Amino acid sequence: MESFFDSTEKENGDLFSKSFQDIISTLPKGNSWGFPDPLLQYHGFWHSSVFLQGILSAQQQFQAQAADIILCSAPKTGTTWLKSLTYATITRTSYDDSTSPLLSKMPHDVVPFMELDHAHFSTHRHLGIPVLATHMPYSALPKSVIDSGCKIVYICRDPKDSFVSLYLFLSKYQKSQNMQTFNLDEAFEQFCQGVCCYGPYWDHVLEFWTASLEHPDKILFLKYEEMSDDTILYVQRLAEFIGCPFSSEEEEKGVPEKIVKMCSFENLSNLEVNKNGKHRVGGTENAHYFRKGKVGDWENWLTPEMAARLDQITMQKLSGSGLTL
Ligand code: PAP
Repeated sequence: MESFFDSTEKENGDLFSKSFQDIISTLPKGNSWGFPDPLLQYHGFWHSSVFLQGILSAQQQFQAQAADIILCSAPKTGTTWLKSLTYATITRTSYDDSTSPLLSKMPHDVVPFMELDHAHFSTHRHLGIPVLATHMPYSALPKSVIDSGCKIVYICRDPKDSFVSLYLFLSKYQKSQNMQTFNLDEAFEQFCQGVCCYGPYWDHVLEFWTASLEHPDKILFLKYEEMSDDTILYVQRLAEFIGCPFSSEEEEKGVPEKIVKMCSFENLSNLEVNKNGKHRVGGTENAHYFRKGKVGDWENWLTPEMAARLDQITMQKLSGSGLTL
């Protein structure tokens, strides 16, 4: 990938890399889900070393601005969808459903990812769209995100569907790299124990849920299932929350409907870029980010016992929080 570091940044980067190696050597190591390196536990959450490096780097370098919009999520909870909806909503006066960059670029390529793209923030800012995404837990967000008072949109999903989506995504990646795939039962056990990328899943959700109750004007908390039920309503809420509500003229012209249609699973997953393109980071096939896009597909992968176990953990973990998943 092209580097935007100048030489001073490069030297700082080398120093950072050295201190990062020192830090990770002290961290608890967890299961690797079939990958060569174990997950690392940092401040209560499990991370791959690549993402952890990105988190620490973003914590040091990222300067949020008040107008920023940070899309937050645990993996496989609707990030790609939320990115496309937010991007289409914000850029609707520049593009429509026949000219949007979303028709030729993968949603992950129009909204940068904080952990991997932190070196490019200034470049992305030149695009004039102050939207960034991250899988970081709330407690790990760079201090400037909280201090700036910028808006945060969080999406979560039934952990049964998130787990299945995560497991199948990683399996496809492992197959594409000629690696041995990880066993579903073993992955399930690790997920239940909280040992998965950015897990424990429930702690991730709860941190944002609690923060959203404390700062409802700054954090919009969304659920994949509710969005699937009435996407137009939630796009209207999203637009209002991020400060660009649809005008009555736009509503009459059906602009929210057009955005929802353009960003639908059916439409995005059938675009050439998302069918045959590769993601700029790691060469993952874009198609792997668009599997089924359904609520409740876990039924095809989990036994009733597995589902009951996850539901039980969810109930225990969320008990007293006022949140249900
Ligand atoms: P990420 O964490 O790697 O960014 P993320 O986008 O959060 O992944 O989750 C991927 C899930 O969202 C997939 O779910 P599935 O495995 O159960 O099918 C993917 O299909 C689904 N998804 C992607 N795009 C859309 C969309 N436009 N509408 C609804 N669901 C979508």
